[in-house]
Amino acid sequence: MIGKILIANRGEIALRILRACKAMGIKTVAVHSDADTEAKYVRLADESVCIGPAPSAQSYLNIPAIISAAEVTDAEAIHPGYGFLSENADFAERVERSGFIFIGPRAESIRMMGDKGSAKQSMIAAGVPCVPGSEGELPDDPKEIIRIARAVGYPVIIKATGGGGGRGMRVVHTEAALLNAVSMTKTEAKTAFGNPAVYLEKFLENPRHIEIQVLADEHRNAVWLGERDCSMQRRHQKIIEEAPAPGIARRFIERIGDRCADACRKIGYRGAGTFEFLYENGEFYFIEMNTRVQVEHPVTEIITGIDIVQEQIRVASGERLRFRQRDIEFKGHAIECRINAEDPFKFTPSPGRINSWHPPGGPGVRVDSHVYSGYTVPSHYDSMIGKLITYGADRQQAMARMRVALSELVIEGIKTNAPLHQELMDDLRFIEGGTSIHYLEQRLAAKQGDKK
Ligand code: MV4
Repeated sequence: MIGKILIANRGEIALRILRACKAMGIKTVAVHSDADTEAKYVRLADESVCIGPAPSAQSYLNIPAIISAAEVTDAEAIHPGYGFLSENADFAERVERSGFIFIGPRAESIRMMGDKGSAKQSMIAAGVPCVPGSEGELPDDPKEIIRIARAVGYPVIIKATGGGGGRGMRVVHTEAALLNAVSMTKTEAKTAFGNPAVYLEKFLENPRHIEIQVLADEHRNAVWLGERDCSMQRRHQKIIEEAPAPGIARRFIERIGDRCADACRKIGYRGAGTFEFLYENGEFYFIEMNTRVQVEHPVTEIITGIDIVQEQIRVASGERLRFRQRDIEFKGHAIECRINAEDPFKFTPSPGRINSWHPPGGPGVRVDSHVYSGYTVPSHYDSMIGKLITYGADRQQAMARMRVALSELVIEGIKTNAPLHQELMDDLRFIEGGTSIHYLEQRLAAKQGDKK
């Protein structure tokens, strides 16, 4: 087993990784920018190294500084968390070339999934259902483009191979708009990602975002750990996630889960990963794969009893998975509300000093946060300051506990989106379950309309 891990991240996930290391008796090295010197997890780590000034380009994205920190502290492995360098194949490669273990998939898998076109092609080959569309990159011949779009049927969506997470896409409703949309998306993609390649898909108008968590070791064992419904989002930022997904028959989930685990074995995947799907009219369509631990991993941990971060560390050290698919049982329901330092209805960032912080507690409540009374939320990073997770025997109980937890939560000094979460926990459509990826934006637009 690995003896010392450098945590190449900040905030709540740095604390989450630190806790996993401590529970496993692994020594920890925290790296931090000038803005995070006072962070709680920096104090709690066995050692800490300042890797640069506040802007992430000079600290949390500074590959040489992070590798030097691992060298001077004699760390054996690097955990990248999420965001920052977590899905940077060159980083994973340089970590391993410098003689450290990268706690994540092989660089080759990260690269394959980072290119959304090659990710889709490898998933088609591995038997994972994808959105109907072009077979790989769109050709240059305008006649061919028109033919493909006609065969797929309008509306279609043009996606940059180098994009992902909502970047570099354009919806096309008519043939008249097609060629111009393709050429504009290609131009933008070349500028933004250095790669003009695009592909075409049928545009699904009102889907849900359902994702499957997987875990694989380097001995071609792989399991899936259930699904998460992440449809409650705004501008590609998720705000609520839950597991299991309400209203989807278990046999459908099992079928798609088995496909995902199977694909992991076929491509020789290692580590934790997430298959993202759009779900519409009872069908799953693969869109992207994430090769990191995700913000919303706790809801899966709760319903399966598996510590995903500890398992990432075990498989990175070469261990075999300690369970098979039939050992995995799903129990109860979990919901996560992301708590952001922002205006709850205008969504403008609200960094600054938290004068008072009183997290909720009691049965069925988990709070993953690095903040404390007197902590200053820096303006340089993501606005998420923590996650409130509740669970229960069923969705109703998890939601009832979330209402109580939100009512107990006190955060003074900065604005947060907790009031939005309180409204959503009383929203009849959300209570019913199964709202689409457009629900939150439509609801916010309707409320705006009411005011005028
Ligand atoms: C789509 C789609 C509809 N049809 N693809 C957005 C982020 C990226 N992961 C893929 N995205 C979408 N791809 C087809 N063929 C709608 C979206 C989409 C979306 C997907 C997941 C979560 C939120 C979303 C919000 C807007 C659009």
